Amino acid sequence: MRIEAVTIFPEFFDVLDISLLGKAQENKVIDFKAVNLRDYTQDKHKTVDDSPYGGGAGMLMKPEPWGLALDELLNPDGSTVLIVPSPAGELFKQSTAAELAAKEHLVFACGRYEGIDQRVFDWAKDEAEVRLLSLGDYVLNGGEVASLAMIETIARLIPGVIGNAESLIEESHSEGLLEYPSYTKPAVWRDLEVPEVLRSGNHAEIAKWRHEQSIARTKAVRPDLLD
Ligand code: JCZ
Repeated sequence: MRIEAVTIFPEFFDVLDISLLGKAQENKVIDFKAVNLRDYTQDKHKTVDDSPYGGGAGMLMKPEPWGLALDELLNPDGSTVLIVPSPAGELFKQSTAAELAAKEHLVFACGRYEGIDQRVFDWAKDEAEVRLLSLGDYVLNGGEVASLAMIETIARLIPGVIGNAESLIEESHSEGLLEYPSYTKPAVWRDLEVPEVLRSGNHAEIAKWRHEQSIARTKAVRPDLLD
């Protein structure tokens, strides 16, 4: 899969060079590039922002550099998915990630300031599949951190990216439920014992206990997931 992130802070994406995603890049499973929006400005100050029509606080990202960057990045056959992180977007879920993990080419448009001129998206709708996506109901300073979270979530679903394929299978079994509590050695730590059932060796009992724990936790903290 090819992924680009258009941003005025390409260094944010340096973290994708480490750990599992770094390996996936070395193995050519993922081809990631951070693209500097300022490289597509045409004035000597490399201006990317301007004041909003209609007034209001803050600055907006002007459309011209976005147009030139996307002209270069979007596949001419319309097959690119243009992902725009925004608190005004639809909620990004595991199911969204699964859908996007099957695509050939993703471009993340990382806004800053008060966002990007609406015409960029109105224009891009005829050139790509445009998805406004929100990580959740809170406000970040820009699209970079949201893009990183989405890239990591999508990439680990691509065959050959995650180290342990069993993790994905286990996750699909507990889909829609919160994770059960986990323990490692020592069996007793600061007077706290690992639950007996987990040391019993009875795999059917262990699976049953874990499932019950998942249900209880989900009921307690995320009942919305059970509806
Ligand atoms: C651009 N501020 C892009 C996305 N879920 C979520 N929260 N905040 C964002 C976000 C905030 C932004 C920009 C300027 C995304």
